[in-house]
Amino acid sequence: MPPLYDKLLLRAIRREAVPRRPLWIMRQAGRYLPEYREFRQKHSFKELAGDPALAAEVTLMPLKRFPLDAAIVFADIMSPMPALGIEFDFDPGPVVAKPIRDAAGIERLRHPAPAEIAPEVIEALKLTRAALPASTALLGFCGAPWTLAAYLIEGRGAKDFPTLRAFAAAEPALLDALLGRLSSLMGEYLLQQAAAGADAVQIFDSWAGLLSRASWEKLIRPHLVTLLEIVGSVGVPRILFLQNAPHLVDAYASLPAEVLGVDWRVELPALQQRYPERAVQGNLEPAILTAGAAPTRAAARELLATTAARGHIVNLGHGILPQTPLASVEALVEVVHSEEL
Ligand code: 1CP
Repeated sequence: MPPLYDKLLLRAIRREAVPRRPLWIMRQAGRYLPEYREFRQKHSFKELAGDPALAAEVTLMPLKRFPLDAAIVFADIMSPMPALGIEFDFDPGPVVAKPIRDAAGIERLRHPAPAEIAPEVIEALKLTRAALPASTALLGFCGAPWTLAAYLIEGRGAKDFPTLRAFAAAEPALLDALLGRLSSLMGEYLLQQAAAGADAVQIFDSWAGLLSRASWEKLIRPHLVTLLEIVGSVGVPRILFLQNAPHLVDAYASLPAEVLGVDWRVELPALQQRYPERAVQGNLEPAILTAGAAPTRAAARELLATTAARGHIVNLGHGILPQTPLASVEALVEVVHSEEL
């Protein structure tokens, strides 16, 4: 039996009645925060994410300013890649030193022991949990196998990832081998995050939409199912986020995850109607927040008015943009907090 007054976020995930909807913001510990930008003058992103004490401090930064319902550990989807022997840097997104383009690239990958998978993130989760109020949820996360493979094969973020898509067409068996390695690694990683105190985990499939539905079914679905089932085996709630993939929303809704997170292109009310038993997360358009407090307030009110409260976690449809005024975040918090359910 779950506790009677459990964290708001977990109650929403279970689709229980809540006094108001929970709210957190993707990329909430990021460059829109002046205190984060100040930290970044002294330390590189890699230094911050690589040091558990600094990472825990950055994780808590947005919570000091705003009464958000979850903290998400400060790390990157690439954080577990050194365990495979992958070298990369950030500029500002991940840039892989030697992209994987052939069988040798996959054979070179190391087989790490569980304790070697981003131990700094596991430690940061423990430090954060110890500092968080009991009512605030702590989220762990990882990249979905395909989204990680996108960086490993393309080498860096690129418009439409042409090298990745060509590789998927020319070398489906190698892609399958790589996705297999990534799904078991991420499964192990998320189990460790749960053991370190993550109340729920989010799997980011930011580049899910690059393939047709038919290719997705064949190449990607089996690996996502493997990852989700590993996590499901210990009962930690799974938030599955897909970005810029309207043609795959129904495919993702058929996967075993407690929550489906979508970007602003997707209509949440219609999604709720088609999948009444599924909790949903999202999905304010991040650019609206850059337009200021008044448009943010209007969009947030509209979101609450059109989306059923039961099983709804309020969030943006993608990461908050660096140029977002703090007043917009304040307006969003105020609208969500003033709802009485
Ligand atoms: O310059 C800086 O300070 C670094 C900017 C930055 C930050 C704040 C990067 C580089 N990563 C992060 C942290 C991060 N990344 C978090 C921390 C927790 C939080 O949300 O507050 C999370 C969850 C991520 C996840 C992530 N990284 C995703 C999935 C979500 C998404 O945005 O779609 C992806 C695709 C990445 C890759 C990445 N890392 C960094 C950037 C700028 C990017 C994306 C852009 C690119 O590919 O070029």
